[in-house]
Amino acid sequence: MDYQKLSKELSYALRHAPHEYELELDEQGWVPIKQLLLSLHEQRKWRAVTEEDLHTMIALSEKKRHEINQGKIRALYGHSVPQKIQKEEKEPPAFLFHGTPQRFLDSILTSGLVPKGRQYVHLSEDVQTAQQVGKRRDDHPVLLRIDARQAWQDGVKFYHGNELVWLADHVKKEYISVY
Ligand code: HQG
Repeated sequence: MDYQKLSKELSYALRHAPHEYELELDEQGWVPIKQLLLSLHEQRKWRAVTEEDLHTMIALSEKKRHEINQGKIRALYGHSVPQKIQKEEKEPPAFLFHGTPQRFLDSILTSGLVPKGRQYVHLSEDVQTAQQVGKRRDDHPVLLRIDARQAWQDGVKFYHGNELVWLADHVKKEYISVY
């Protein structure tokens, strides 16, 4: 079983295209595992996937992208579906980080961080994670530091993605500095 491929397929299904899999996400993005497996089994390459494989996939992944609870599975972040996924509001650490290509810097320092194609802006708990996020699109990404405590005190909402990923609706430029 190629667990990395399975993880990519699930991210696509659970973040972006549940209807292609005849799935409906609930308010927090959960779907019943039984329904997901039925849908995956229609594809030849996934016809033997079991619930245990889903657990193994999560355990082997270098990032915690998916979560299983009480017979359901969901993507923890990254959604682009039209229906807004409700995330748990949480007090952030003092600082959060965001890695981005050099070419986006001017625009970000003008308009702040906006969600673009996803439902939320994605922020990293640590510099190393932000660096990895930025490197997806630029070998020498810019690292931004977000004054999350100040923003939180000013009433900006932050939401929990996983241990390393935080979400926000929009981060204004006054909370952003180049790190
Ligand atoms: C940029 C992956 C211009 C923003 C990652 C980013 C993450 C602006 C891009 C997760 C802007 C959106 C999300 C503005 C934001 N002007 N550009 N005002 N505001 N941007 O992919 O954070 O591996 O939607 O800097 O690791 O890169 O898939 O967001 O470069 O955790 O699990 O617009 O996806 O996780 O790109 O990545 P994305 P992201 P997985």
